[in-house]
Amino acid sequence: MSQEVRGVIAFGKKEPVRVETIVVPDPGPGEVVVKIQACGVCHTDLHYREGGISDDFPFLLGHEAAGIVESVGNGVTQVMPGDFVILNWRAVCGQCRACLRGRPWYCFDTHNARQKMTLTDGRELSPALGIGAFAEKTLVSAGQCTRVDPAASPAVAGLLGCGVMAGIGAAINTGNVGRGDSVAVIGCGGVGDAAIAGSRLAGAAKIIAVDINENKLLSALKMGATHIVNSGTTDPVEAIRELTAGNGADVVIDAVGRPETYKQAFYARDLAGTVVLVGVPTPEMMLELPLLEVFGRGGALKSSWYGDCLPSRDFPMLIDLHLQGRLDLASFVTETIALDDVEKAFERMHHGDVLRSVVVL
Ligand code: PAD
Ligand code: ZN
Repeated sequence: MSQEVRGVIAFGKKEPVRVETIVVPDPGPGEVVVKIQACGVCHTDLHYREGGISDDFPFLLGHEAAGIVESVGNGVTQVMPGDFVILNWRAVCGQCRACLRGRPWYCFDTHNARQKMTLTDGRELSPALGIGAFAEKTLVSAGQCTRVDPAASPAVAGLLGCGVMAGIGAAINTGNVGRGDSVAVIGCGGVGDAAIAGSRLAGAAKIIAVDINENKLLSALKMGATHIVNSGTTDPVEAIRELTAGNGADVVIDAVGRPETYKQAFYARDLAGTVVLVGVPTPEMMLELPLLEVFGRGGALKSSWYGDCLPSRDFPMLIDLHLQGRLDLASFVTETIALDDVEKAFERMHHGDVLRSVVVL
C-alpha cells in the first residue's frame, strides 16, 4: 500500500517552495522506504529551485539526510527495517567499467529508485539528486542507504550525505592531504569548512582558509584553519605564498568553483602540488590559462565528485571518528528547523548567515 506524507516541493523556477502531500509507493525490488529524521539544506537544493540544474519540475527537494529504514523490497540484503542509515546520491552499481576496475567511488552508472513518488493528482516528482528527503518518508534504491552507528544524532549524520562528505573527501580522498602538508581552502562554506576539518584529520601542518566574508573566516578558524586570508581585501595568491615560505601550498582546494577562484588555486600551489576543484561551476564559465604554466608547474589538477567518497567505507568511519570526539561534525549545524521553514532557510543561506540549517522531523 502506498502512503501519503508531507514533502517540500519546488513547482517552478524561482517560485517559493511549498509543503504538499506526496504519495510514496511501497518499495519494489531493490528499493527501500526510509523514514527521514533529519535533512540539511544544501546550496544544490536552491540550485534546483532556481531552475539551474534541470527543468524537470516539480522537484521533491532535500538530499543531505539520515533516517530509519521502514521497509525494503525484494532482493534487498544491504539493510533491514530499523537500520539507521545515511542516504547517498551515488549508489555504486558494482558492474560498470569503473567498479570492475576496483574504483567504485568513480562509478559511472549510479542508480536511484525505479518507481516514482507523485503528488496526490498523480504528477510524478523529480527527487533532488535522486533522494528527495525534505519529506517524512522517501523512496530510494537500496545502494543509496549506508548503515552507521545509531549513537550519532540524525542532524549531524545526515550532513555526511552531501556537502560535508564532499569537503572532507576533497581533502583526504581527492587531494590526498598527508601529515605535514600545507593546504589552502578557497571558499569556507559548508564544503570548504569540511575540507578544512578533513585536512586537520589528515595531519596537515598548515591550513590556510580563504574567503571574502569575515564571519566565514572566523568559523573556519574553529574548524581547524591555522591562518585566514580575506581575498576581498588581500591578494590570496601572494598571501598563501607568504605563509608558505614563498612556495605556495602543497594542496589548494577550490570550494567555490569560479574561474577566478580556480586561477587563484592554480597559482597559489607549490610546484608539483595539487589543485582540487570541488565547487561546482555553471555552464557559461570558461577558464583560460597559459598551457606552458600548466606543464611547467607539474603536479595534478583534479576534480572531486562527491569527495570521491565510497559511502560504505567513508560514512561509518567518519561517524565513528565523530563519536570518538576526533571529528567535530556538530559545528556544521547552525540551526535546526521544521519542514515548513525551508524557504526561509534558503534566504538565510543566500545571505551567507548559516553553515547548515537542518530540517529535523
Ligand atoms: P556556501 O554557499 O555555503 O559557501 C560558499 C562560500 O564561498 C561562502 O563562504 C562564500 O563567502 C565564499 N565565496 C563566494 N565567492 C567567493 C570568492 N570569489 N572567493 C572566496 N570565497 C568566496 O556553499 P557550500 O559550501 O555548500 O558549497 C560550495 C560549492 O561546493 C558549491 O559550488 C556547491 O555546489 C559545491 C558542492 N560540490 C559537491 C561535489 O560533489 N563536488 C558536493 C556538494 C556541494
Ligand atoms: Zn548537497
